[in-house]
Amino acid sequence: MAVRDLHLLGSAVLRQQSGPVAEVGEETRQLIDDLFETMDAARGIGLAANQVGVASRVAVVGAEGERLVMVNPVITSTEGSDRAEEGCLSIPEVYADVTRPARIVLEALGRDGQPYRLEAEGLLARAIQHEIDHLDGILFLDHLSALKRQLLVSRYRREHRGEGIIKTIRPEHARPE
Ligand code: K1U
Ligand code: ZN
Repeated sequence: MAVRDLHLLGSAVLRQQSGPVAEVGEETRQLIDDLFETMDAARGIGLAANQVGVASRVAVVGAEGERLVMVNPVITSTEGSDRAEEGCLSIPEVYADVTRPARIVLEALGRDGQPYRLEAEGLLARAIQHEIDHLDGILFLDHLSALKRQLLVSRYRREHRGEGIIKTIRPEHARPE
C-alpha cells in the first residue's frame, strides 16, 4: 500500500469525466488500498481516484463507522434536502455550506467486484455524493453561487500562490498510529 500524491484545484484530471472500470482486478484493488491509505494520511472522510490522478470510477468513503469501496457507483434515488459544511482534500483550507439530497440509495461494486446496494443519510450520504461528483469532474464549489465560488477561488489562489497542483502528504499530516 502507498500514500499517493494529491491533485489540487487547477489540475485538469479533477475536471475530467472518469471512465468506468471494466473488471475489478489486481490494479483496481491496489488503487482502492492506496486510496484508503491516502485518505487516512490526509485525514479525510473520502477520496476519489481522480484526486490521485487516476480517471477511473473508483472512490472510497470512511465516515460514520463505514469503510465504503465504490466502483462504478450510481445513485439510484434521492430524498429530501440537507445543508452542511464541506471541505475537499483537493482544495485545502476552503470550506462552504452545500445543499444536497438528505437521503440516497447507492448501487456500486465493492472491492470483491460484487454489486451492493446501500441506503445512506447524514454525513455518509454527503460524502458519497461528494465523491461521485469528483468522478464526474464536479467540485463542491460548483454547488455554490458564482459570486461565492469566485470569492473562495480567488482567496485560495492568493493563499496558495506558487504551491503547484500536486501535493505530497507529509508525515506530520498523517494520523498518529
Ligand atoms: O473528497 C474529498 O476531497 C474528501 C473530503 C470529503 C468530504 C468532506 C466533507 C463533506 C463531504 C465530503 C474530505 O474529507 S475534506 C476533510 C474533512 O474531513 C471534512 C471537512 C469538512 C467537514 C467534514 C469533514
Ligand atoms: Zn473533494
